[in-house]
Amino acid sequence: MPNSRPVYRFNAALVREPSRSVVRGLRAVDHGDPDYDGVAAEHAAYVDALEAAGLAVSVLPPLEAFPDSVFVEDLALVFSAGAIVLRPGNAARRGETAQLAPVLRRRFETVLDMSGTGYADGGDILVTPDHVLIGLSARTNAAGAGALGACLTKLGYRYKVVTTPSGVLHFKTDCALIEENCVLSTARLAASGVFDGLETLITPEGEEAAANALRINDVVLVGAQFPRTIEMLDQAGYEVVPLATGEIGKIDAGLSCMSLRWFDETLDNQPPTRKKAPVL
Ligand code: CIR
Repeated sequence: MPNSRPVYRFNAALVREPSRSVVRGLRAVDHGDPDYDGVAAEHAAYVDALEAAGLAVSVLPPLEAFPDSVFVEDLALVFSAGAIVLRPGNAARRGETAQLAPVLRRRFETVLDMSGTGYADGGDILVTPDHVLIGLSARTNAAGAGALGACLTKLGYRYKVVTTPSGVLHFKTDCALIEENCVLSTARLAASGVFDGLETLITPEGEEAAANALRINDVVLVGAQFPRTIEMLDQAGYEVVPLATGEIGKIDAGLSCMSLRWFDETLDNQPPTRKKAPVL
């Protein structure tokens, strides 16, 4: 694997403001539409948390034509060594990549595209120190995993194709890497044996949705509505930042989905500032 810094060491992130159309975001089960102001508030607090963790955050403008476009994680995979533009598994989201790719080309010297016709969502990809795990799901198929794997190989990353439990939207709906050797996971995903060689911390029963957490530098972002998970991580010595996710949770999202994060070796050690990225 290309570098030796922890895989959760980041200094840069890209996010996209939610559009008003986010209230029509995709969902597997309808628990009612999210409230736009509520999503906007959750997103703003999330951006603040990324900045507080030391990341320079570029904020892209909302895209009304794409209700789920706030979930930029699904569109690309980004590393210091380069970016990979993905092909989302849900046809309604595929047009989002054309809006993001030019932004990536301005920031990364190397930007690869998946070949062929397969599909893969960023929510199905977990980067660990040894491998990039690609979870097959309703959004990521074998052809997509193969095409993505070829791109990863070009960037110098090893990968493994694994399986997401059925009925779970994305692989990372059910897990997050919280330490170089430890994954926060639901019991159902850990039981499937995909984390061979890694330790697991299991989300308490009833708090499975807390597994979509996010380790960034010294902190772990966790949904504020999961007190037992927060307590467990706190007891284990993690610095937890609780964030509201009740509105984005109505459209099947958690804390990894709203950003692309990487370590930009060209950034100096300036304090992070929020930048409005140029409108396309
Ligand atoms: C979707 O179904 O695509 C969105 N409503 C939720 C995407 C969540 N993305 C993620 O977990 N990476």
